[in-house]
Amino acid sequence: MTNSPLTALIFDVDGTLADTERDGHRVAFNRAFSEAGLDWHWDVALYGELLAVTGGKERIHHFLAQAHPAQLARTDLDAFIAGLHRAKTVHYNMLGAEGGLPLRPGVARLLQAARTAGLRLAIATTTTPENVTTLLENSLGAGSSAWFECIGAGDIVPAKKPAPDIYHWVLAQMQLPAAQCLAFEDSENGLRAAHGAALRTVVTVNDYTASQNFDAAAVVLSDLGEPNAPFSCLRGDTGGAGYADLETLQRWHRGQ
Ligand code: XBP
Ligand code: MG
Repeated sequence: MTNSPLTALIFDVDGTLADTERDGHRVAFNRAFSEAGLDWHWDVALYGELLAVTGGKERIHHFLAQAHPAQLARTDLDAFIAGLHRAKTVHYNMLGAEGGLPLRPGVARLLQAARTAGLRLAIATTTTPENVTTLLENSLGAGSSAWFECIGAGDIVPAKKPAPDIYHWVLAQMQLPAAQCLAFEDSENGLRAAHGAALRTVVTVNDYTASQNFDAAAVVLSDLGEPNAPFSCLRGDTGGAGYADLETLQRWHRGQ
């Protein structure tokens, strides 16, 4: 339980704002591989396993260690991975610009409500900064990345989620204690990062994360819900609410 006021909302991006992994990042990785003349293909199931490692470059490295260990001996390994990842980022941003990455239910509504109420907004993500801007500007409109006073993304901290570093970095930028914030995540790695920074966390699951461990979450939901399309609550107390509004967020933040 906390008596601190709720001052800011801090959002993860991939899987939380939008279902970007299966039909966004995965597709972009495969296009980059094929463009580089590689016959690697990350199908939906394999990609689910690879998601254990956050960060695109880190994920490629992990895949090589598992499936093509001889590649790890390349003298240009870091540059090779960085090149593939740059190409992947181009493809991902093309998908985003084509409108292929819609926001999850309740996200736009909640962001608008938070803005109207004067709550401060931030992003804490593992993905590349440019991916965040593309997603926001194409889904919420031009200029919407400025709604977020702080965007913590990509390599800005060396240790990616589940390390809490990106949340520590965002809190330091905002000069806010964790007790005045609520985090939004979709994965166990993300929850471990937020919880490790002492943030109370709302989890909205997706197909890749539904069976993960969310014991440390304030509440676990199918999604943020809409007035005409209520969420399912998988763990925790919603006080009868069918969608995440500011009153419900206050309750989760207080720990009631
Ligand atoms: C997101 C990720 C990212 C994306 C790929 O994790 O793991 O790696 O899949 O992004 P989270 P990049 O939602 O926990 O932040 O390829 O740009 O790294
Ligand atoms: Mg995520």
